[in-house]
Order: sequence, then structure tokens, then C-alpha cells
Amino acid sequence: MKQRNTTQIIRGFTLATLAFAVHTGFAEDAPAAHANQPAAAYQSGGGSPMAGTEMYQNINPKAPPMTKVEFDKARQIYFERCAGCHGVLRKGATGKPLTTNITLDRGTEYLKAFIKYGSPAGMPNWGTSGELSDDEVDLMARYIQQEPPTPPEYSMADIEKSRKIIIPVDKRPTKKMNKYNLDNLFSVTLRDTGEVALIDGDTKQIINIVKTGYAVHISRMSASGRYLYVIGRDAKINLIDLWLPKPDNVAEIKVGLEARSVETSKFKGFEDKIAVAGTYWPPQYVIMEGDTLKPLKVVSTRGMTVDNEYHPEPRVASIVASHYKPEFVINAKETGKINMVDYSDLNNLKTTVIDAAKFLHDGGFDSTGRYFLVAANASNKIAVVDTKEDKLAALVDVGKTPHPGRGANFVHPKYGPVWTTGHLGDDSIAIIGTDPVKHKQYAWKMVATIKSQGGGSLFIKTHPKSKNLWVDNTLNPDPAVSQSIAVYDINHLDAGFKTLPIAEWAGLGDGAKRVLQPEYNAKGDEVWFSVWSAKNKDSAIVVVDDKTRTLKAVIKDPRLITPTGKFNVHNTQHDIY
Ligand code: DHE
Repeated sequence: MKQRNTTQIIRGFTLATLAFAVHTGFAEDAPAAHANQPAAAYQSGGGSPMAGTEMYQNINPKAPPMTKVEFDKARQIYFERCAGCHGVLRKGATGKPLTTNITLDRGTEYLKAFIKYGSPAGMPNWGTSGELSDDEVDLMARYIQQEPPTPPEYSMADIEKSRKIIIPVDKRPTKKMNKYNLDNLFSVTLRDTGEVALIDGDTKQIINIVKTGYAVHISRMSASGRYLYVIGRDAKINLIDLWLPKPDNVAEIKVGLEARSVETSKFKGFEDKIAVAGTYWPPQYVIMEGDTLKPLKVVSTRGMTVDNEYHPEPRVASIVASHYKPEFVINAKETGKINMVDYSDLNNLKTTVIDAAKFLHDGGFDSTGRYFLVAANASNKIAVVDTKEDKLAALVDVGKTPHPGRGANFVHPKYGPVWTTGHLGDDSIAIIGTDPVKHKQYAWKMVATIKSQGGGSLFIKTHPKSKNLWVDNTLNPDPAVSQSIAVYDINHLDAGFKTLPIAEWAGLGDGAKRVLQPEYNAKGDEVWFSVWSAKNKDSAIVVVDDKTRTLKAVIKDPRLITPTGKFNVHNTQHDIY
């Protein structure tokens, strides 16, 4: 499998440096020694929560011997550092396959050199960067010649056993029991404490800090705006009832060993009824009752890729709920397939499988809510799905490693309605036409590309009421870039961007202070930014007045540790972005 070329220079930095930042949780400044880590390591993010999971040691007599203690240590390192790229079963993902038919052939000395010095094709220099000692390099070279241990499966019974009802449905309020303007509440990921902060968007006060899963990832709203679903990387889902006098957990469940996505039914007649979560391991998705999280159906994603090869561990990436049908749009990363899963009859489950491209990651709807646009990041493409017809509308070539978050929709003066994405791997912003009726000649084409501050962009955002387009560069290793935000006038994109010193406005001490994920308030007149430093440093949220582009408020609190994603109730509920 081809790896990304990491020697490419983007505005004075290598993609590799950027990857290291992600790999270590982004919030630390990358030391010079790590300057040639590969972009592929982005996929391993904060490491797999399965590093500590006990797994069976299947001794391969042809491989150099390992004691149980050595095997367990190597397995932990593998899951923390390597699994994100090479896959849990070592069949290859964004990194090359490391199955024993390959590794035994290469031998220990070759593998040691490869691990120590890395390769121009994208393997990090784990040894010379100081990340692994010579003994650890030797350990890993021997480990990858052993049969890969398989993490345990996680059955319906395991899932059900983990479920806790904190407040039963009949003991929950029948109407809203607080005075908060719930429409403007923000759920803020506190990544390294495994919590979310619920912040009142009107007063900017923290309403509650709610305990959630490990390295919590995203929040999603139920169709009615009452229930908030939060998923951790450890596949724990917390169901938060916003109607309680003080919004808090009412149920929780663990749907697997590792996960990133959760969503709830939005089709008319199914509001708040069904939830779904996708897991990285086991490769499957779990459909649940919306208000009790009772698991109803588990479906595996194992199967053939778009290239017609069997893949044993296609991780579930983004999931969205269709507005046109009782369906979830479930994106399988490694197969490059988009599953349109009909949740109206779970005993006779109907799924339309759409071939897109590899590796599917994150995405969002167009402004009408009919088309879903998702990054096939390793193919440098955006796949467009028509959720009304359940068909692939297009595969659009964009820049290197698109990373849209949910993307940004606006009306371009020339091209009409468009959706945009930034890129991890280059400094472009791709503008894609999304109106096949009145602007047919531009629909599903990259009609323009504009320059951003540099590579390393994660999120882009605007709002139907705004004239601004905000683009972060969270993973750019130049602090002047990663600590600021670029803002464009959507009517004059060619005029370029203005940068705002968001991290400086936060008035914090030292720290990485990476700026990420613009998120609008419900009215669309304020934009919130996270200023993200390491766990032992101060972080903050900076609120900017959208019209004047000036500082409006800084939210600081000792409990706001490593804030990253922010999810405004109204905008998340209605897919406004
Ligand atoms: Fe995310 C969305 C996976 C690292 C912040 N992230 C997503 C989605 C996926 C994903 C599949 C889409 C979910 C959906 O829409 O249903 N993220 C991954 C990874 O696999 C990766 C690369 C590595 C990892 O080990 O997790 C990774 N992500 C990160 C981070 O390190 C970020 C920057 C900080 C953090 O909190 O961990 C991060 N990811 C986010 C955010 C979203 C997200 C804020 C939702 C954006 C939105 O606006 O909807």
C-alpha cells in the first residue's frame, strides 16, 4: 500500500512535523528531533485505548523468541504508536502491511534499521528521534515477526452488560426543568480529562462538567434538542439529558473497545428514537434505543474494499443521519464504502452500499441537507452522496489530505451554493459547487481553490448569517500560524485573508496554544475558538464578534483542561455549518 510522501515542504515545514504534533496529542511543541515524523502518524492521534488490553500471544516458531513480558510491552507500544497507521491486525491502512509473511522475510536487522531510521515513504524515525530506545527498537523488530495478537471481539452481550441507566426514562423530567437557553448551549470536549464542559452560550458560564469516556471525541444532538450524545475513544457513550435542572448523564454504555463516532435518528417520525455508534475496534456499528441506549443490532463492517480486496478491520469513521429517509450514512474508512443503513426495520435490515474511495474520514452536508460530502483523505478526494437517491453523486479531486470537519457552506458570488474544505497536507482551500439545479455547470466540481496560511488545517466554518469564512491551521508547526486564525470575506475571497491572533487574545502563559475548530453560537453572530495547550498548561476559549471580527470574551477556568471540539446545540441539531 502506498504511503504519503512526507518530504513535501509546506510553507517551511514538513508534513512529518505536523504528524508528530498530532501523534503526541498536538498540544506539545514538536522538538526538532522529531522533525521528520510522517503525516501518516496523524491517524494514530492520541494512541489506541486498546494498548492495555490483554491479548493472546500466538508464538511463531520461525520468529525470534520473546518472553511474555517482552511481548506485552511490545504490544502496548504497537497499539500506542503503530496501530493507527498499520492497522490492529497489521494488514496495512495508511501505513504498509506488517504481516509475518513480509516481516519474517525481511528479518530482524532490516526491520531494526527501518524502525530506527524511518523511510522516505513515511515511516517515522522512531529510534533516531529518541521516541524509542535501541532496546525498544529491537523489541519491536522481533514483535512484528510474531503473529499479530487479535484484540477481543465485543458482542451484543458485552455491550448490554456495560449499559448503565443512571436515571430511568420514567424518572426523567417530562418538560424542560431549567431556565437555560438550551439552543445556545455548547458541549465542549475536554480531551485529556475525559469530560465535556456544558457552557451557557449566553452567559459564558460553565453549567456542568460531565464525566465521559477516555479522550472524549465528539458530541451530537438528538433531533428534538433534548439529548446530547458524547463518545469517547474508548467507545463509551454518555447520554446527557439537557432537560434536567442541571443537565447531566442519564445513561451510559460501552459499544466496543475503540470508537470515534455517534449519531441519532433525524428522519420525521423517528426523532430521538434511535442512536448509532461506529467503532474502530471491533470494526462494526451498533444501533441502540435513543433514550435508554439499549443495543438493538450490531453490524460488522468487515468485507471487501472498493478495490475488491478483503479487509478484516474497516474502522467506522463519520456517521450522519439522513433528513430524507430513516437512514444513517455510515462511512467505513478502509473499505472506502458508504453504507446507507435503513433503521426503520432492524429485523430486515436494508443497506445500500455505495463505493466511494479510501480512506473515508470526516464530512458534512451541503446547505440543503440532501448531499453529504466526505473526505476520502488518502485519495485526495471528496465523495458526494445523494441521500435522497442513495447514490454517489461524484468523486471530486481536491488538494492533499482534505480534512473538512463538517465543512462550510455559503453562496459564492459566481458559483452559487458551495461547500469548502481545508487540507492537512497542503495550503489550499477547495471550493466545490453544490447546486445541481441552478448552477449545474459547477455542481460537484472543485470550482476554485484559494490559499490559506499553510498546511495543517483541521476545521473550516461559516454560518448562513455570516459573511466570514474561518480557517484554522492547528497542526502547522509554525506557532505564529497554529496560534492564529485566517478569516476571509466570502464575497471577496480573492482578496485573501486577514489573520487574528486568537491565542494572544486568550492572554495565557506558555504552552502550545493551538487554535482550533471555529464554532458559531445559535444566532450566528459569535464564533468560538479553542486555544488548546497541554494538560498541565492553561487553555481557554476565545469568543469573537463575527461582524466586527473583534474579541468579545475569553472563557478561562481551571476546569477547562485541553478544550478541543465545541458543539453548539442549535447548529449541531440542525446541521448548520
Ligand atoms: Fe477527530 C471528528 C477520527 C484526531 C477533533 N474525528 C472526527 C470524526 C472522525 C475522527 C472519524 C468524524 C466523526 C463524525 O462526524 O461522526 N480524529 C479521528 C482520528 O482517527 C484521529 C485522526 C486520530 C485519533 O487517534 O483519534 C483524530 N480529532 C483528532 C484530534 O486529535 C482532535 C483534533 C482533538 C481531539 O479532541 O481529539 C480531533 N475530531 C475532532 C473534532 C471532530 C472530529 C472536534 C468534530 C468536528 C466537527 O466540527 O464536527
